[in-house]
Amino acid sequence: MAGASDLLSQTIDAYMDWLVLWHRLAFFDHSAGGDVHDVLMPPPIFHQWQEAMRQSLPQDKASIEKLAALHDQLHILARLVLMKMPERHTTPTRKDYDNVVAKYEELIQGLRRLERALAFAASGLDPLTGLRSRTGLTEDLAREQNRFLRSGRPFCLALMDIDHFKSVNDTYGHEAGDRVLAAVADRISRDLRSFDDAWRWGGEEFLFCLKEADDTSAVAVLERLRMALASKPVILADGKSIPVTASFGFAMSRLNVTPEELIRAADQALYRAKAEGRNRIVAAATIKD
Ligand code: GH3
Ligand code: MG
Ligand code: MG
Repeated sequence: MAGASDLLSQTIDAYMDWLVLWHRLAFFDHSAGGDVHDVLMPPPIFHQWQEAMRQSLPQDKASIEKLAALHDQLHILARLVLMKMPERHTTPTRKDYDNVVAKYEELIQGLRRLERALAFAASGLDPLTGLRSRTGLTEDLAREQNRFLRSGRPFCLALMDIDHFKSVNDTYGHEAGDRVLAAVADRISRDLRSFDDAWRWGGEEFLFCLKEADDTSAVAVLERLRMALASKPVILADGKSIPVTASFGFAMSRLNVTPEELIRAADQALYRAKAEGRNRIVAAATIKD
C-alpha cells in the first residue's frame, strides 16, 4: 500500500508538469513540431499507480475506475483543443481553455481525496469522523486489559449506536447523514475524557474505552455524552436542524474476561437499550470471572 501511496504523490507532481507542458503547447510552442499525440503523453506514472492500486486496494476499485475515466476524458479534451487550433497558429478559445482546466481540477481533486483517504488509513484514523478506525484495536484493548491486570484499576468498554439513523439518511440524504456522523464524532471527542479512547466501530456505531473508570464514573461519562447529543440537534451548514439521540451498552472489566467478551456483553446490553425505547444507557449483565 505504501507503494501505491508513493506513486499517487508522484502522479500528482507529474500532472503539474503535464499542465505546464499543455500550456506551453497551447500558447507558445505552436510549431513545436511533431504530433501532439507524441508531445503530450499522459504521465506514464498514472498507469503504474493505477496498477499498484488495483492490486493492493481492490476495495477501492470504484474510485480508481472513476479517476481512470476522468484521466481519459482530460487527455482526449486536451488534445482535441490543441488539434482544433487552425494550423496551430492561434491560441485556444476561452471556453475550450476553461473546459480543459475544469477537467484537470476535477482529476486533481479526486487524486487528492484519495491521497487523504490513504493517509488516514495508514494513520489508523477513520476519514469521515477522524476517530480511530479498527486498525490496531485488538492491540490497544489488550494493552488496557494488561494494565487492569497489573494495576487492578478497572476500565469500561461501551458501544454507542445512533438511534433511527436510517431515517436521517432517508429524510435528508446520505451526504447529510455523513455530516451528522462527523458532528456526532465531534461531540464524542469533546465529551469523553481526554484519556479515553473512541473508535468508529462501523457505520453509525462507536466503541469507547473509558480508562480507570468504575461503574459510577463510567455511567457519568456516558450520561454526559447521551445528554449532550439529545439536548442539542445537529445543525448542518445549510441550516437544517437534525435531532440525534443514541443508545449505549457497556461492560466493566473483569478478571478472566477478554475485551472481545466484554464487547459482546456490551453489544447485548445495547440491544436491550434499543428494545427498552432507545436514548438510554444499559449495563451488561454480570459476566462470570
Ligand atoms: P436503530 O435505532 O435500531 O439503531 O435504527 P437505525 O436506523 O440507526 O439502524 P439500522 O441498522 O437499521 O440503520 C443504520 C443506518 O446507518 C443504515 C446505513 O445506511 C446508515 N449508515 C451506516 N454507515 C453510514 C455512513 O457512513 N454514512 C451514512 N450517511 N449512513 C450510514
Ligand atoms: Mg447500528
Ligand atoms: Mg442505529
